[in-house]
Amino acid sequence: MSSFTRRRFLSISAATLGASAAGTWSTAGLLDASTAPGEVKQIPTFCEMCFWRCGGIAHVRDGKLWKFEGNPRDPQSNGRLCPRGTGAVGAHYDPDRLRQPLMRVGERGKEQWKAVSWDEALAFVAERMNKIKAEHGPESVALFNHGFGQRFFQHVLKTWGVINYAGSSYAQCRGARDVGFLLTYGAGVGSPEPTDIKNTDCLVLIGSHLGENMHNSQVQEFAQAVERRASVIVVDPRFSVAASKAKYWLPVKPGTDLALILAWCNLLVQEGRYDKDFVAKHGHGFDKFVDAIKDNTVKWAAEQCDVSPELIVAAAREMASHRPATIVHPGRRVNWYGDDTQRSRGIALLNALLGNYGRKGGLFVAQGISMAPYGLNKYPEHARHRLDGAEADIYPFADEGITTAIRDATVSGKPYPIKGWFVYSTNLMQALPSEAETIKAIQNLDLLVVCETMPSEMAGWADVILPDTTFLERHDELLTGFGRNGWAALRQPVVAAPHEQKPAWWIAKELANKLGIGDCMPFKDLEEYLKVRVEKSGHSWEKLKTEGVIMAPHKPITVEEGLELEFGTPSGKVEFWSDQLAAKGFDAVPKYTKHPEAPPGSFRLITGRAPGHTFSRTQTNPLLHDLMPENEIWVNTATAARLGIRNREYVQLKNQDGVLSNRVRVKATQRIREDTVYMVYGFGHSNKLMKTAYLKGASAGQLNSSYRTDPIMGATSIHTNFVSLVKEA
Ligand SMILES: Nc1nc2c(c(=O)[nH]1)N[C@H]1C(S)=C(S)[C@@H](COP(=O)(O)OP(=O)(O)OC[C@H]3O[C@@H](n4cnc5c(=O)[nH]c(N)nc54)[C@H](O)[C@@H]3O)O[C@H]1N2
Ligand SMILES: Nc1nc2c(c(=O)[nH]1)N[C@H]1C(S)=C(S)[C@@H](COP(=O)(O)OP(=O)(O)OC[C@H]3O[C@@H](n4cnc5c(=O)[nH]c(N)nc54)[C@H](O)[C@@H]3O)O[C@H]1N2
Ligand code: SF4
Ligand SMILES: [Mo]
Repeated sequence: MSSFTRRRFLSISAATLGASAAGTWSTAGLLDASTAPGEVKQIPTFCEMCFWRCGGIAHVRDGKLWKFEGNPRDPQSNGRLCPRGTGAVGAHYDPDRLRQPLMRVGERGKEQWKAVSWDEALAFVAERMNKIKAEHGPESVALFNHGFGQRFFQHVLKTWGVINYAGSSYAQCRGARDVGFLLTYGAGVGSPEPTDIKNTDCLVLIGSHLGENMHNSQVQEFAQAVERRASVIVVDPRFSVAASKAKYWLPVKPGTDLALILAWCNLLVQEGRYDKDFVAKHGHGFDKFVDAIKDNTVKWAAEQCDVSPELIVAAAREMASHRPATIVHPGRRVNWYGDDTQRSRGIALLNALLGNYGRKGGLFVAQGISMAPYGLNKYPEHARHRLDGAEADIYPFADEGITTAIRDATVSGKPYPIKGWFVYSTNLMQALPSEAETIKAIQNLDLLVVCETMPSEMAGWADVILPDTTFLERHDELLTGFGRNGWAALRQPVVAAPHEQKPAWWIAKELANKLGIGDCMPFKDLEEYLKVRVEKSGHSWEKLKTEGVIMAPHKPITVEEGLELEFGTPSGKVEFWSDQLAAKGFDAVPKYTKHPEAPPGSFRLITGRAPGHTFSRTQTNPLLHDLMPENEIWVNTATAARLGIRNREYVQLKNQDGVLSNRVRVKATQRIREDTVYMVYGFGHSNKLMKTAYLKGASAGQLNSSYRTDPIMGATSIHTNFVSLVKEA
């Protein structure tokens, strides 16, 4: 890529740390065991600072990590990392890291600990687990897991009898989107999103704040699209970084997006601007769909959304004029209002009208890579049903675990008691709605194990804390990715763990031994496991260790390349009308329902991302902390003036349930609607052991005390809280 596009990427990212050397990296001299003192070893591995999983190259000199940059062979990074990836070096050196296993000595949540050996910690966990099994059955232990290191915990615990496991990446993130698309096209969206932004002529972003959401290769493609002068349409109550690149910005009233989407669909149909061939060939229930949305006029949507009808019409005609090379981005974190599956289905249907499925510049059909399994054991049959999904007859379309369903059962003891939580790499105190509910659930537990790298708020509640290595210090399962090409990537240690931390796979294996099921991890170490998988697949292990990535041969991903379209829905077609939803008593075509307005004197609280941080996991990282030590509350300039609040003044936020936040600085700006305030999620840490981040900024998670749950698949809302601004005394 030219240095010009690279500069555009950086200017879009609006951040400084991305400025690592890149572009001209050569593959010579990688991972040479015989490096002389002072010489630099370059070791590939993939990043876990977020879940885009970019391939990077670690630079190590005399056993010390000093640089992490992109791996040019890797499709997620294309040789460049985002600011957080570059800052991964700081995760290794973070002075606040957990250093050894800890056991609680005082009351739960009081954060008094004693350091213990690995043997003592794991023996205690196994003994408590077996006691729960004897008293309640193995289903009464649940696993919360997020991130790549989870793989072998899930394997060991499932072998032992665990059936309830869930990650916040589903019900608190992309779940509703994937179910909305699954119901419509017969396939979810997946990660990375198969959006052909590289070739698109028109990109519609509904919320998706690319450039602040720093999913790396996607932002690179966005920068290229902007450079090519592709049309960008942004729907966001806030003038986001992406909005600053847009031809049309629609500053909708939060929570009204579905009205806009339905009106857009209706207009495309009424004006005959939709793809009639695509609909005729692949559509199911189109006439009923047209009838269901006929009253969703532009005038009506303009009133709901508080944007001008002219803008709505102009944006619709713009997207239609570029079809099929138009993308209405499916979004990533879509858990906004508790009815998000239907909004996502609306987005899926709008894309269908544009006929962009499997088309160049639209939504391509991602291809994978086939890598041989190691051949691990099967899991035992279970006596009870799961707590969520069709089996439990709640959230019938949930196709992954629901975190809050586990939490609800832990509180109520129904349909059966949950007595043990194993929490791997997720800070439930911030990520789940209603901290109070989480604490209530924790009070009912006989065992709470947290496997972490940092003394997070969640770790603060643990009985036992197991310190994991960072991703830079361990092997993990092989990554097999879907994209324009399938690919596989290796995670391998580039530096030693600085203290007594142990890699996730090792902890899982030792726990399996203590539980008497050591046979389920039938390899000496993970290197042996990985080597078997790679060599069984016909690839060279030595080559993968030095290159980091295996690319699958290219297969057609678009109709232009010869792809035949197939849809895995019951009708085998794109379901404009969903018989599946109707059969379960839900709307077969999405219907708009109005959300409550902010009470007088309050504002709707919405959240998002900052380019230099990931959730609540990077605030103490010395490199990233410097980029942004605390978050701010965005308040419209006129609102601030009316309230007599100055720019950069500290306030507290008080929500409708009386939850009072830590102090947070006001950013008075015209870049947000007057009825809305905005803040980056993940700040306001309340665990004192996170010294550099302790009480810096406010926690959006803590203010998310009131939430709604999507009845279709269990996603919980985040944008259903209202706050007032409390001036400091
Ligand atoms: N209010 C609000 N809530 C949200 C969101 C929001 O925008 N606002 N976003 C939602 C979304 S989209 C998501 S995906 C979720 C994210 O939710 P989480 O995945 O829970 O995110 P984090 O807060 O980063 O918590 C991850 C924890 O894992 C630890 N960790 C990091 N790396 C490792 C590792 O290698 N090993 C181990 N063992 N631990 C590690 C970190 O120290 C951190 O405490 O949150 C959701 N919740
Ligand atoms: N730097 C960085 N990048 C990340 C992450 C990170 O932690 N840090 N996390 C990654 C993860 S796991 C995820 S899920 C993604 C999330 O990133 P995205 O999926 O892109 O975005 P969201 O968090 O859903 O939405 C945030 C945007 O939606 C706008 N918004 C809020 N309410 C509404 C509304 O009612 N209507 C509309 N139209 N817009 C609204 C906000 O103003 C904001 O601009 O980011 C990923 N990328
Ligand atoms: S997008 Fe950034 S933080 Fe996420 S994996 Fe890639 S380099 Fe790492
Ligand atoms: Mo997410």
